[in-house]
Amino acid sequence: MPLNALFAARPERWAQYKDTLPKAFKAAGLDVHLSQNIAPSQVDYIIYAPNSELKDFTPYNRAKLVQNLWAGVEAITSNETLNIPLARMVDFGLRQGMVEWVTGHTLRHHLGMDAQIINPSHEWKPAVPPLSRDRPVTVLGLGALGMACAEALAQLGFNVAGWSRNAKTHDAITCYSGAEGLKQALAHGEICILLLPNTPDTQNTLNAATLALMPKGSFLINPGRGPLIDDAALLAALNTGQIAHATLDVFRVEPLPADSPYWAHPRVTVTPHLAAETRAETCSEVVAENIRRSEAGEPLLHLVDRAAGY
Ligand code: NDP
Ligand code: OXD
Repeated sequence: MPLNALFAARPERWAQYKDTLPKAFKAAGLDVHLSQNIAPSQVDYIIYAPNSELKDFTPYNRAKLVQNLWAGVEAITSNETLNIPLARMVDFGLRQGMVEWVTGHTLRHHLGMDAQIINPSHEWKPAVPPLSRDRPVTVLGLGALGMACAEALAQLGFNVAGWSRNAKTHDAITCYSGAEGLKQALAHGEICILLLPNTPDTQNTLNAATLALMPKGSFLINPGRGPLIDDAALLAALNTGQIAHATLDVFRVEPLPADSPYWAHPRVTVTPHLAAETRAETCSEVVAENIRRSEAGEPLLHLVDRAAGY
């Protein structure tokens, strides 16, 4: 008897996954029937995106795992109908996409590229940037994505500090944790990257008080989640020059409403939640591996700590 795996993501995603997932199941030695429509009582595994229609897990009484296709799980962690393990997505594609997006936007601000790209009066005013070793950068969140970005930036020579919930040590990155650690991490970076999850503890991590701890004229890059930032405080900090520029990929409301002040602000770059995309060709292996592990009674990968919210 094949296992039944329900594909519970937006219907427009089906075309990307309908052949790729079965290939990965086969490669993992699994016999799986994958479909968008399976009677709930017959479902063994739920391959899930939080923006799908499925919100009530009660009828899925035989399911063994919800495998999220996204890294972020804030839309599902507090779902009280979910009583089986929940795994989030950690894979090569998300990691590589995020490293490329973060290093690109960090280098933009580090090198001061805008002054050459937007130079309508053809000014010849060389402003030589410091070498990366003289540019302190901070990464808030040292998980799968934050650590990969911190390491890539350190590899480029930047002077990198990071902040996480649990204390860490790293040869190339100065690691901070806890409330005092946040102050030190913020005081360090002239470029600050947010790669925290959205949890009750991380909301408004950047507010009027914490933005004031950053060096004057800092750059902020947020590919984490919108609620990490108090928007009014950020706009005020942009207007005083405390923050020189904010590059924002994620927002409290998405798509970003047309009347958001971020669209028109001269020192804000809006990107439409594209920093790192889950790609069927890389995440399918992870989905298959977790189902294989579940069937073999082995520990599952990337389980969410529902109490911590990530
Ligand atoms: P992880 O769960 O691997 O890492 C989260 C990090 O945040 C960990 O280092 C964790 O600390 C830290 N953290 C969590 N809570 C706190 C806290 N209260 N105080 C300090 N540090 C805290 O997540 P990922 O790296 O995989 O992803 C991070 C986020 O990136 C996702 O949750 C999602 O919101 C966002 N994302 C955005 C995308 C985009 O396209 N814009 C794409 C993919 C993800 P510790 O290490 O101690 O546990
Ligand atoms: C994710 C995202 O959480 O795309 O994976 O933001």
